[in-house]
Amino acid sequence: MEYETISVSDERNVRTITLDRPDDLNAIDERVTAELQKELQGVARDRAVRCLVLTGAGRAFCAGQDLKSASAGDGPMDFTAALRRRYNPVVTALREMEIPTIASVNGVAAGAGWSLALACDLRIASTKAKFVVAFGSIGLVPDSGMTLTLPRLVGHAKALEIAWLGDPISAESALELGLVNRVAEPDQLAAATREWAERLAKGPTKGMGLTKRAINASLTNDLAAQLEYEAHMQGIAGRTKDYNEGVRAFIEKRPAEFTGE
Ligand code: LHQ
Repeated sequence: MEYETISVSDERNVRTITLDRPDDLNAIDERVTAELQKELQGVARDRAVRCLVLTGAGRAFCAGQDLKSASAGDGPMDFTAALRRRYNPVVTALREMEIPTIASVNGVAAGAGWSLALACDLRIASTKAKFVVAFGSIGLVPDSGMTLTLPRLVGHAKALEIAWLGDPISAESALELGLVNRVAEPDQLAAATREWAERLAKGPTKGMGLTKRAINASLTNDLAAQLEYEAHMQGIAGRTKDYNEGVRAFIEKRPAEFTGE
C-alpha cells in the first residue's frame, strides 16, 4: 500500500507503522488520520500481523494536530466533527485491535500525538522522548482518548495536574509515573522495541487478544459482569489451538510453539 504520510514495514509477524512527516514533527493532518484509519483496518484483518508497533520518523514521535494545516487555526473548525470523523476511529481501532500494540516513542509526543501513544497497549520511550499535553496551552480539552487513558495510568489528581499545568514530562518521570513501560537509550530504542514486539508476536495471539478485550471491558464492568465476561473469554480461549499447544508443550517439557490460532 502506497501512503504519503506514513510508512509501513513487516518483519516476523510485526507490522511497524512510522508516522513520516519529520519536517513537521510528524504532526497529524487530514492525510495522516485517513491513512492511519486505512492501515489499521488492514492490520485488524491480516492474521499474519501478530503485533503492531507505532513510531515516528526523525526527532519526534508526533506533535499532535497539524496546527499549520488548512483544517486548523484559521477559520472556524468543527472540532467535534473532526474528532468523530478523523481521530476517534484511529483511537478505537488501536484500543480494540486484538493484537498487542506498542508505541515506540522516539522523541516528543504532544497533544493528540501523545494520545495515540496512550491508545497503544504498551509504551517504550527513548531517553530523548518528552511528553507534552499541549491541549491546555491552546485552551483545549485533552482528546483522542486521553481523558480516559491518562487517569487510568497515573490516577485522577495526577491526570488533572498534567492536563492543567502542562509541564513537559521526561522519559524517566514517565517511567516512574507508569506512563511508559520501559525506557531505552536512543540508539537502543529500536532493538528494545523489536525484542518485545517479536516476543509478543510469537505468543498465543488469540488468548492475548481476548485478554485485551477483558481488560478493556473492566473499564465499565462491575465485578459480577467482569467475572461473567472472563468466563466467556476463557470459553473461547480454551477452544484455541494455542491452548492445546501450550498444555502439550508443558507436559512434554518443551517451549510452546504458538501459531496464533
Ligand atoms: C508543528 C507542530 C504542529 C504543525 C511543531 N503542527 N507544525 C485534534 C483536532 C481537533 C481539535 C483539536 O485537537 C486536536 C488534537 C491536538 O493534537 S491539539 C494539540 C496540537 N499540538 C500542539 O499544540 C503542539 C505544538 N507544538 C509544540 O508545542 C512544540 O513544537 C513541541 C513541544 C511539539 C516540540 O517543540 P520543539 O522541539 O521545541 O520544536 P519546535 O517547536 O521548534 O518545532 C519544530 C518545527 O515543527 C517547527 O516548524 P519550523 O518550520 O519553525 O521549523 C514547528 O512549527 C513545527 N511543529 N508542532 N502541531
